[in-house]
Amino acid sequence: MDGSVIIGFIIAGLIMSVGVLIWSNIEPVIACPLDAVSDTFVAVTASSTQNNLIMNLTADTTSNQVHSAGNTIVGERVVNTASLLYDQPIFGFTAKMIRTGSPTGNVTFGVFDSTGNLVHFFGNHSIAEISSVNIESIGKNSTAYRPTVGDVIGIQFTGGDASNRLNVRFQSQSFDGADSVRSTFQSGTWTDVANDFTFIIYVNASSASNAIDGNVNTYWQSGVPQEAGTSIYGDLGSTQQVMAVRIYSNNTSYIPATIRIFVSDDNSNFGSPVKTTTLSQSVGYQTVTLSNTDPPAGRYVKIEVDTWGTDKLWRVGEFSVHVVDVTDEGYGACANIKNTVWTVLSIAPFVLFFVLIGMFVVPRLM
Ligand SMILES: [Ca+2]
Repeated sequence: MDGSVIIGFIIAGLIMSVGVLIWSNIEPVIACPLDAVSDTFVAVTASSTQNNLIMNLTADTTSNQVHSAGNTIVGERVVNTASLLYDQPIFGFTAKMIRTGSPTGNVTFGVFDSTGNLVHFFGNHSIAEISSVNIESIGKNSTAYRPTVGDVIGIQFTGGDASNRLNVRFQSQSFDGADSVRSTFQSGTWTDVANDFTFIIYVNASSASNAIDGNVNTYWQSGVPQEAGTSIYGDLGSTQQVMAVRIYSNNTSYIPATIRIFVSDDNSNFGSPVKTTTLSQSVGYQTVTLSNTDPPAGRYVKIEVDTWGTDKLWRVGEFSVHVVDVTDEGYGACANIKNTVWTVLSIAPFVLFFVLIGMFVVPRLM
């Protein structure tokens, strides 16, 4: 065998070795989009369970008189379904009040209808308990009440007179037109007088599990007006690659402007957000993609308020994720391309080997 044949075999052997090395170590560089499956959480936890729905104004320099000869009820009237108070599970409120003179009788905290009838009782106090200086007084009931349009959350005092009366503090800013309106009841008629009483309304947050029950009409509700950090997070039960987050909103008034999304392997250290995104202010599902090719991995997925556009609570009807489909290793059409490239790469050394045999060996044998 002459030298060129031997050199030919050596070259062919080297090419084959390199080919085998490529075959065993290198993936063809093609970014295949991964295939996803929907997954939901085995449990969800929210940042708030019971909180205070604080009226949106803060100054309280003046007060409404309440006594038998004037207004007998004062309160916040639910103007329409866009009201901050509409359909909220309210179980009580705190009011700031002072007493003038020496009135006698009881002060009732409750919800009143359009004709001034008490429709839900929160609690009452003897007016003698209310001192002559500003105090905060609380009426609470373990049963929540969901006000409808026309209801008034307020205070009734039917005793006293113009000189011996109750004064309920309200706020000097003008009514913002967006929520409830200060209203007074006298001689069988409610009169809206704009701006707000200095009330702190107590609202129950609804159960977080409502966000994973498969029913878009049931929802988790935050219990506090949207603020940075108000959150809900789910437990996938095991670490998964999270490609997208899916949220259902069932009311346009209860959607943050932007949210932050976190993926973590434990339920306390979520680190930096993997995505901050703007939400569509519309009813329905919206899916926020994290990555189709390199999704973050973790067991817990948290969404929290980043910025908000209204003073409303946050409602999440359904909360789920898309994770990498580990049963589908091929990743669809892209994988066919990937496999073709792979096949070409892996058989190339053998083709070259036989070409070299043809070039160097066959001519010697003929
Ligand atoms: Ca639900």
